Amino acid sequence: MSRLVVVSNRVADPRKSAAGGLAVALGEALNDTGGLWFGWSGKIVEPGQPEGRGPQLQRAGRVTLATVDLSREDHDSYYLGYSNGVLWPVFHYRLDLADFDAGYIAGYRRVNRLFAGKLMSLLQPDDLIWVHDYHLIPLAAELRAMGCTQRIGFFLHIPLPPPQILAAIPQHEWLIRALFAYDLVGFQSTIDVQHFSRYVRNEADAQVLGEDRYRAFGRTTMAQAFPIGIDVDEFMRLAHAREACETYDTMREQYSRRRLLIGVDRLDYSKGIPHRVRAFRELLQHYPENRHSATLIQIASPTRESVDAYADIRQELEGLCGAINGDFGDLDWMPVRYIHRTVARKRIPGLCRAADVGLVTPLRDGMNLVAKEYIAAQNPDDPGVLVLSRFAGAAEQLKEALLVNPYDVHGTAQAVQQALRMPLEERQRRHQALLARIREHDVHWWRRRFLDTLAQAGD
Ligand code: ADQ
Repeated sequence: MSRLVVVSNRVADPRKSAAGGLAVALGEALNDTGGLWFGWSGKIVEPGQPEGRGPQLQRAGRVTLATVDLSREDHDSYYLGYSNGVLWPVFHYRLDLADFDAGYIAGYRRVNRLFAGKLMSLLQPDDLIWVHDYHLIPLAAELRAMGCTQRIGFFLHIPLPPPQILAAIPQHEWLIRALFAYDLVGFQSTIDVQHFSRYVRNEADAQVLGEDRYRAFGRTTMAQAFPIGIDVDEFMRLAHAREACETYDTMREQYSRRRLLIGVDRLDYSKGIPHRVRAFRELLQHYPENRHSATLIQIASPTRESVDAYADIRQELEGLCGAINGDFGDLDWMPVRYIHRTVARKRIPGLCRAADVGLVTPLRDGMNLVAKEYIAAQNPDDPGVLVLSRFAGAAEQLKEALLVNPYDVHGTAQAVQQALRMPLEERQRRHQALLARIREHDVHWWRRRFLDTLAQAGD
């Protein structure tokens, strides 16, 4: 059996329980065959400091973690500049937030070349290489240029926008050409695959060879949707563990006479949090029976704070929440509890289980795992209702949620009202269907299907 090599911007020790579901799932795949996980160490070498030559190797069970430090300049242009200042906004359809500073691309290419060079020295002839996400699109092209002939697959965790939006990136053709260095390219949803297909047919004159294979730029690649899932069993175990039960009991006690709505996100403009808070305001305004009752707990973990757009959204959100509490709150009722912090992973299932409504309303999202976690955490006898944005990749699978257009604040408020009033029998029916779906397509299914397809790609 081939050895698996996973490459992602950051690596995580799969044995540590703090690691999220994805790290655990990838770690599990690596453990099966013994494998290598390669990426940035998270360390930045400041000018004047001695450069770590790396890669630094560390054993974690059967897995070898191989990491490389980045210089300040490389970090700022590759990570903050091109990855999070260009690719993240454009791939989330936000051309208005993209910073096309011409200097970033050089750093992006430099770091991908640096990673390729360091990784080459660690590869074995029959390795199967799995590269993750937008930070590393050109990695396979760099590896191929250095003589790498192993099978390489790529999975994009974020959406791929329609060709007309993608084409706004000055290097769009170079980026898509780079995808053809992979044997398999995986997307979250069929909409992303359609965008890829349209782009390569219209802009690169690609031939469609059937069975999801495309020929362009003198190479053939395969593109398919592999919707990522969660580890349902692990999440359910977490839901019944002490920390989650404590959180659940505290919430139910504090809000015994109230209806609880929950949002859990990274504080990112793609997650639609201000729109969600406005919809909550609309709920209180138009359906007054919810006053003194409905309470929104919004947890937003800090992220990428040195990128300007993130400071702006933080300010906007604080203003919105403060205004709702000022306008509607009372001595014994605070309508919005906004918490700008990361909550311990073990507590999340308890929070989700205590909430009558789960609000997952991104303006655009590759998949959104919180939607699936909310479903897994519910009590099947008395489940809460998931209100889900139609623009999350998850909406393609989770049709029994209440699907909303997050830009339509009034429509979202109506859906929340419907969720709050939904009869038990309907809640159970919807939840049962959703749970079956996330079980069938869980994270183990996702990685098996990707790796099986990659192992056969090009045969
Ligand atoms: P993210 O944009 O990070 O991931 P998401 O899929 O929702 O988004 O995953 C977030 C994870 O972090 C979840 O497990 C959630 O529980 C946890 N989390 C979020 N906010 C938290 C908080 N405040 N405190 C503690 N934990 C928190 C990217 C893409 C997604 C895609 C995933 C996986 O943007 O579209 O679903 O990768 O492919």
